[in-house]
Amino acid sequence: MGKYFQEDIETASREEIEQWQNEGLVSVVKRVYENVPYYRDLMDKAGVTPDDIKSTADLPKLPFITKDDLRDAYPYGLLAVPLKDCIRIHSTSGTTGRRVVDFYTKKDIDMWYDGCARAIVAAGGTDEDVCHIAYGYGLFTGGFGLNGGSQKVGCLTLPMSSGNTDRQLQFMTDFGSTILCCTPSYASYLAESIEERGLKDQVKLKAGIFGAEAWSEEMRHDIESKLGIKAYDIYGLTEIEGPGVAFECEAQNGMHICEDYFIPEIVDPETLEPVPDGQIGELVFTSFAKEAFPLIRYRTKDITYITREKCSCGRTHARVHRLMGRTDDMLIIKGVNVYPSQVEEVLIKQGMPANYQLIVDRVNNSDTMEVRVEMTPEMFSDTVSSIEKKEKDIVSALKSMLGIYAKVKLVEPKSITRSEGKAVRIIDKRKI
Ligand code: DLL
Repeated sequence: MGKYFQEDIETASREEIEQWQNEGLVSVVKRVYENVPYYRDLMDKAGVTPDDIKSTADLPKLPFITKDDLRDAYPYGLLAVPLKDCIRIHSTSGTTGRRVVDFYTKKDIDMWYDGCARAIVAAGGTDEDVCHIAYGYGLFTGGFGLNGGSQKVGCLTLPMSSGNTDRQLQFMTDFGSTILCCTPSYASYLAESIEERGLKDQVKLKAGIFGAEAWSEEMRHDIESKLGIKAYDIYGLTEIEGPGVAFECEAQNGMHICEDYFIPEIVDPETLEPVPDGQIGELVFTSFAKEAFPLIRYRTKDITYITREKCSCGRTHARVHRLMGRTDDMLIIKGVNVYPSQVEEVLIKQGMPANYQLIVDRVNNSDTMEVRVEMTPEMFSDTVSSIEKKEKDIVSALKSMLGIYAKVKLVEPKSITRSEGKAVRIIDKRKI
């Protein structure tokens, strides 16, 4: 297998990509207007008809769609094909209210798996590889998505699902896993467990495909050096299809969006006006190639920016920069915007493990933030004064990164609950 999974598509000219997107947009708008009453209402209210949409330049005329719409329309309100044409559903892990459900036709599944296969090949995967999938299987899209991609590439696929670390390590060593797919926080936990059990020599991993939660460049370096691999970012969301919406290549410098399926936009989250490439804002997608559940201008709440600059890997599809956080993850502490990934960056630079939690509260009408971070076993046996010094160092590093005071508490190794899926980083008591 070469450098690309679908070379013609992945290295298409900008004109070709624009043509796919223009035609795709015109056709999807017509399709949903005719088949999905919920969409027709939204468009009627916005005073726009399919005839007004001739190319992606007309996107700003179209209304946005949000998670609230998806919840309102639950379960079938946004379905664009007869239910009998669907072969699968997946759903978000949403903790409150109605879940969000995505439907897939046979073609939708095939296209999704192609995206994941592109991601695996971009991470150096071939049919010689053993792809170890420790994302959850089930309604969550992670396990099934990477599984489908891995089989398309022809890797030996280990459908491990998440959890049961002993079994993960046994299969990883017995079957010589070469590519690990899981959340970055679980990868970090597996790295820790491999070190503790002295299994490093028996592990053959060369690459990891990590996503589903925000992680920092520092965490990447940490995982890469602990596991001796190259760690690649992968992005996606259930509403749009799952993992593989965008993925990193050998350049490890932003994730290529599958632009033959999705039109990306970045908008200012306040004014909702589109912003130019390179400018930070909220990522919005139009999934024009989806049959069952196409979304038009879906607001992801994810914060990042886009670049269309040439990439050294030869892929021509636009890239999203590593995600900076979500509009709903952003904490406002004493009026200052704080993302957990900024705290993570500071902690790792200070030599701390990436096991941390932010406890936010309001005391006497003033916001407080405490950063709880685990010590390494070596630190734990240090003197009290050296632990106190470390806490002070982290406080001042956080102050210079964020501009606010945060209390820092170093806690015992393994005292913060490990997550096998997405890590829980924030406990905001102001909301409880
Ligand atoms: O997390 C799909 C996925 C599975 C992506 C496996 C990558 C790997 P949801 O559960 O619907 O879907 O959550 C989607 O997770 O809007 C982001 O906020 C966040 N997210 C996903 N990938 C990344 C990433 C899956 N690479 C939500 N970096 C998205 C940062 C990510 N955040």
